[in-house]
Amino acid sequence: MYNKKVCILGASGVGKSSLIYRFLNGKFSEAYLANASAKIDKTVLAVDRDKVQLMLWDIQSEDHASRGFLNYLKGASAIIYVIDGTRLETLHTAMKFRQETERQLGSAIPSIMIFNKSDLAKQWEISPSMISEAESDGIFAILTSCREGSGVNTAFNLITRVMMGKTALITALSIPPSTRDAETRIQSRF
Ligand SMILES: Nc1nc2c(ncn2[C@@H]2O[C@H](COP(=O)(O)OP(=O)(O)O)[C@@H](O)[C@H]2O)c(=O)[nH]1
Ligand SMILES: [Mg+2]
Repeated sequence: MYNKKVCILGASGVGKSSLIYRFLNGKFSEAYLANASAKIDKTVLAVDRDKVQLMLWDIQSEDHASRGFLNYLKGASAIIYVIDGTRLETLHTAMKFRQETERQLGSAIPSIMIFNKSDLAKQWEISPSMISEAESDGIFAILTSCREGSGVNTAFNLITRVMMGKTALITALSIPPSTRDAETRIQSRF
């Protein structure tokens, strides 16, 4: 059994806790899921013939420069940056987290960006071209909706496969971000 620590970073209210809840329970939680500065959930995934225990660190820090945040990163195998598509400033927050994280852990650490709340498409402040631009320097984007469930399993499965060396993000990058919430289309590329 492999053990992998995955840190989930992003501005407050983007849906970090909801993503984990949806992934683990297959449900949307309407309520704001209050959590302490770091909450850890565990789950076991099968990747081909291997089993991987994921430790999902739901990190509630707004401050990319805080010492607490840096401590939580220790030993991470992958990072998920979460952005709320309806709030542009949450993309900027994610970028700051990414800069600081890569300064600490190096840029080779497997990472994806989750653009959440795709069910609120009409309210989005983030355009497909902004997503492509954010992605162009080697980080992969997936659109999700915790409310509807789309993209969530894809995102966690993808980052797990990348950590296990089963999928290179470069392969997945050939799929335009706008179609990545269609689970089957992504799976068929693996
Ligand atoms: N419409 C919609 N609301 C969402 C989605 N994901 C989370 N939310 C809501 O956004 C708010 C913040 O979510 P939460 O998971 O607590 O954010 P966190 O602070 O990043 O952990 C809550 O009211 C959630 O119900 C989504 O995909 N669609
Ligand atoms: Mg939370």
